[in-house]
Formats: sequence, structure tokens, C-alpha cells
Amino acid sequence: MGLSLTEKIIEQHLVHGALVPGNEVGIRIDQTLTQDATGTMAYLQFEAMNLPRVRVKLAVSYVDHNTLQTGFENADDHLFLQTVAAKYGIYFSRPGNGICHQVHLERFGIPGETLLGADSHTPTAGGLGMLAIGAGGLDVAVAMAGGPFYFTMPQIVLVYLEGKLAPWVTAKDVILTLLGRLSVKGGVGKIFEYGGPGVQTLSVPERATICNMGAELGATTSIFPSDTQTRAFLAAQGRAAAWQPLAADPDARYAETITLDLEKLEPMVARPHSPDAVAPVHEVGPVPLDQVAIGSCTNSSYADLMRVAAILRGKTVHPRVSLVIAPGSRQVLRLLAQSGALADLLAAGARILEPACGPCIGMGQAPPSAGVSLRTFNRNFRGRSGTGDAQVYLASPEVAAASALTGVLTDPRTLGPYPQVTWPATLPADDRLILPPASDPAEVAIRRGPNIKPLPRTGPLPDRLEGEVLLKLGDHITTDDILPGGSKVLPLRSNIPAISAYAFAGLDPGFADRAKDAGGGILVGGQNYGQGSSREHAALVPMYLGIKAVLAKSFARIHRANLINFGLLPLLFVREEDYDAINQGDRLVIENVRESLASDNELQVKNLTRGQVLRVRHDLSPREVAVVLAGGLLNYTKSGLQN
Ligand code: MIC
Ligand code: SF4
Repeated sequence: MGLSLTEKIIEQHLVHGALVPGNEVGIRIDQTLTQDATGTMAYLQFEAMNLPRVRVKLAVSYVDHNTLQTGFENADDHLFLQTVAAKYGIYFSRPGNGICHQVHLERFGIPGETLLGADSHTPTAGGLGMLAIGAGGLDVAVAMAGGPFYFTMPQIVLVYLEGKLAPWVTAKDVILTLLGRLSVKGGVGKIFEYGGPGVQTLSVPERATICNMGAELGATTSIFPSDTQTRAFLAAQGRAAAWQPLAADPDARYAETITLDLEKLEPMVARPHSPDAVAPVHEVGPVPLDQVAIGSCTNSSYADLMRVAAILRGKTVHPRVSLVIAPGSRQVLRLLAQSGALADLLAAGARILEPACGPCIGMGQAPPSAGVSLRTFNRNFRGRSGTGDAQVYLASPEVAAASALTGVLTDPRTLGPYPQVTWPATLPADDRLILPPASDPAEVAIRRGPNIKPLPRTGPLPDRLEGEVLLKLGDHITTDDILPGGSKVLPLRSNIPAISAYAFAGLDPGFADRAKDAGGGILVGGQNYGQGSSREHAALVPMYLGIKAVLAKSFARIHRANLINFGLLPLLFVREEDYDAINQGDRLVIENVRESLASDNELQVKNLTRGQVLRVRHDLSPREVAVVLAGGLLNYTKSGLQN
């Protein structure tokens, strides 16, 4: 039987387990990436492993999230990251060079290799035929130390593309359509592999847009074949040597096939407050807008912004709308400048931001109170923009540009002929803001500003867990809910004691104090608990506040792994109805935890407040059980238990 492309790459990198869906596999990692909001922790963890250099083929540290320097904190973190990179053999992409995923695609990605990134949108590189997976910083630190990356072997789903996109319909509409069909948990435990004749009609940046938002499906990753489009992209980057053709075997078997006729798609929009609340733009109608934001790792490529410039050329942004544009990389910005498109954007009234994440993570450009913002980004969770009551819609750059002109949500097909973008034969490969590691590491002194606090640690898991249910939450709680982003909170990412004050701040501002007063406790969640970002702070901060376990109906992949990595127990209700039998404030106790975890998949939870007993289960692999028992991955790795 033939193999899918995913299986081929996993097989080539396999160091543990077998390719059976649901089994734990461990793979060798070729490349790692970190960004500044997750990177400081990842490198503190790497330092704790006492190795002189990283042990991967390539490691890159990006600064793209925390670029607003409203105080010393972010600037200090940048210096820490720069010196750590120089010392330990890591390439450093300086602030202003661009968003990690866009720059990685342009300058570093290699078809057929594995990439582990401390950011949930790492699968963007799947557009190049890489097996690229997002993970918590600690998993990335272990990979940098040469350790395998462990994950549950997903089911491989074939997304069979037919036809060709109609004018004004884009890659963003492909992935929004899939999100509308499958929902934000439709990809959990799956890898989406794209195939079919429609693939060759899509350029690498378009493929990258689709893979990027596969993260919103909850998928482990998404991947495209490596073909002549891939070769053309790499050749334009001056990296033709990195190319190799890659595809699934013709007789590959998939767990499921989803067929999409590209021809039939239309411009789509995700309404507030979830990326899967999708509908065609013309059905949603002319929603009045206060802000239009174009950029993010989803839609900030050269072609995206050239089309925006062509739509805006000679016109002026609607007076009600603030239009902000953040190019994905300095390469994109340079191309816009060289081609004159930047002048068109400026003349139309666009506010140009530096190439960085910016408004996507609430780093500036928060919308006005109760404002409506249309964004080309990938997430529109409540409050993520920095304005608690803002309404955020997600759509393609074409929809965004058309709407910026009219002031209302607009189907761009009303604009007339679709602007064709011709790619320059060669792109300016200017890596001056990418610093190679130091040739003499001994000469590099690590700069550790006062914002960088030591990593909190926890001991082995106790045998008896008793605590109050400090918070009972609903379905689809995001890591933005657990630990918000934004320009006020993000600068504290290297300072767990300080950032812990913001745990669940948007949902329950009293949470952190309550947890501290109670000396810790237990959390209860619904379906898909911890969806969204890879930020391990969403596990690290609860750990710091003394949370020992989370009981939920189901967990999102990366957050589940982060909980385990920091010694917290992710437990599942055996009967989902038991969720209703627990109230916030109830006192729960689980006895003989250590023994039960190792010997059985079920545990008993006594609700002391209600005098009831309910059953929960765990789906931890033997390795994960050992990690939790040790009090987290760092203890486990250091104690030499790892084989
Ligand atoms: C995000 O888009 O939410 C982020 C910010 O890029 C996160 C990482 C983080 O929280 O630092 C992600 O997606 O993993
Ligand atoms: Fe940055 Fe937004 Fe992409 Fe996250 S989703 S990496 S914040 S641009």
C-alpha cells in the first residue's frame, strides 16, 4: 500500500512508535523556530538543560510579537534573545525583519524536513511541503537539545482540490470554507494533506495561508506537496538547491477525503467571535466598519499586499475607517517600496506598520469601544484585539481592501476586473537583519534584564489531589481566555509571578487572587479546552498558582501537551453529563493518584461538597504519565528517566 506524503516524512524521521493513528510517535526534528513571546521561556528551559549548543540542523529565534517598546521589558527580552541565540548556535531574526512564519517560509523552510515551532501557526511552512508542527516552548527546547518530539499519530485527511479559484476568490476563502464546514475542533487529531489537480493552481504563499489557518481547525498540521510551484518560489528566493519534489504515492490511503471544487468557492467572512462562524460575504451584508487591518502570518505576502495596493490605487479610504497594514516581512515591504505599491497604499490613506504581528495579538491598533474591525488575520476571539467589546471579522485581503474603500463589509466581486500580480523573477534576499550565531560562544555574555525572572518549578505530583473548583468554564475556552495577550500583558511573558495576576482576567478578574488565597485548586472546562495559541504560559501560570488538574470534556492538542509538560493533569469526564454535576466552589478530592495513573485509565473524583463520586479518565501515554508524575518535562528530562 502506498504512503501519504505525511507518512513518508514521519517515517523518515521516526525514532519512536509506529504510524498507527492514536499511538504516540516520536520524531526527529530538523529545524526549530521560536518567537519572542514564547522564546524567552523556551531558552530559559534550554539553558536549564546545560548544553553548549543546539543539536538541530537549524534553529531560528524571531522577534515579531512584542515589538512595541512602551517600557524596558520588551527591549530587554530582545537583548536576552539576541545574546542567547549568539551563544547557543541559533540564527536571530531581529525586530523589524518580519513575522516568524513569513520569514521562515521565505528564507529557511525546506521541503521534506521537520520543523517544530513555539507558535501554533508553525504549520504555515506546510505550504512548502515541510512537516511543521506548533508546540509549547518546552517541547521546542527539548527538540533543540536533540530530543525527539512526541505526539499522538493523527489520522491523515486528504483535502482533494479540484478546479481553479474564480477571480476575487482566494486561499483565505478555501480555509474559511473548510472552517465553516468542520468547525474549530474539526481537525483535532488530524493532519490535512492537500492533493488533487487544484493544488498546482496555488502558489506557495497561497498554500501557506491555507496551512496557517489549519491551526484554527485544531489540526496537528497541514501540508502541500512540493512541486514546480514550490521550486519557483524557492528559486526566486535564491534557494533552488533546497527544492526536492515530494508527493503522496498514487495509491496512498487516507482516513477520510474531503473534496473541494475551488471553482465553486466565493468570498467568505468569519463573524465574531470564532474563526468558524463563517458565511459568504454577500450573505452577511454591508456591516459598517471602524477599522480594517491587513497583515498577520495568514495574509501578508507580497502578492496579497500588491493586490491590496492595486485595489486602493488612486482611491481614498472611507472616512469612518482606519486602515492599517503590516507587511509580513521586510522583504515584502522592500518589494512594495521598489514597485511603487507602497506609495499607492500611503496615498490611499493606509497607516503602515512595521513588519510584525502587531494588531493580531493586540500589540497596538486596538479598535474603538464596541468598534467593528475587519481583519485578514486568523483569530477573532473576544478581547484578542485589545478591546473587550470589539466585534472582529476575518476575511481575505481582497475583501478587506474593498471594504476599506466603502466603509462597509463588501464583496470584492463588485469591483470589476481582478488585479493580476506578476512576481518579480528574483526577490531581494536581504538577510542583513538575520544574525548568524557567534563563532566564539565563550565571548558572548547573556544579557538578562530585570524583567526576566527564573522559571518557576514544581515537584512530583502528589498522591492526593484536593482542592476547590476555582473556575467552571464552558466550551472552546481559548488560551487567550486563560492568559490574555495585548500590549499590557505580553511584556510580562518572561516574568511568571507578574503575569500570573492576569490569569483568566477577561472572564474572571478575581481569579488569580482567589487561586492564591486557596493555595491552588482545580479547573473545570467543556469541549476543546485550551484551543488557539501554543503559549505555555496558559499552563505555566495555572501551575504557578497551584492548579493541579483540569477536568474537561476534551482538550486542544497543544494545550494538553503544555499541561502535561508542566506537571498538571488533564482529565476527561467519562460521562460528559458529569460536567453538570460539578459547581464552581465544590471541593474535590482524588486519592491514590500516582498509582491509579500508572495502572489504570480511570480515576475516581469525590465531590466532598455534594457527597458524590464521579469517574474521570486520562488518555496519557506511559511516557506522559511519567512526565506528570515527575512534575513536568524538565524534571523528567533531567532525572534521566528519558530513554
Ligand atoms: C497567537 O497567535 O496567539 C500567538 C501569539 O502567536 C501564539 C503564541 C503566543 O501566545 O506567544 C500562538 O499562536 O501560538
Ligand atoms: Fe503573530 Fe498573529 Fe501569526 Fe500569532 S497569529 S504568529 S500573533 S501574526
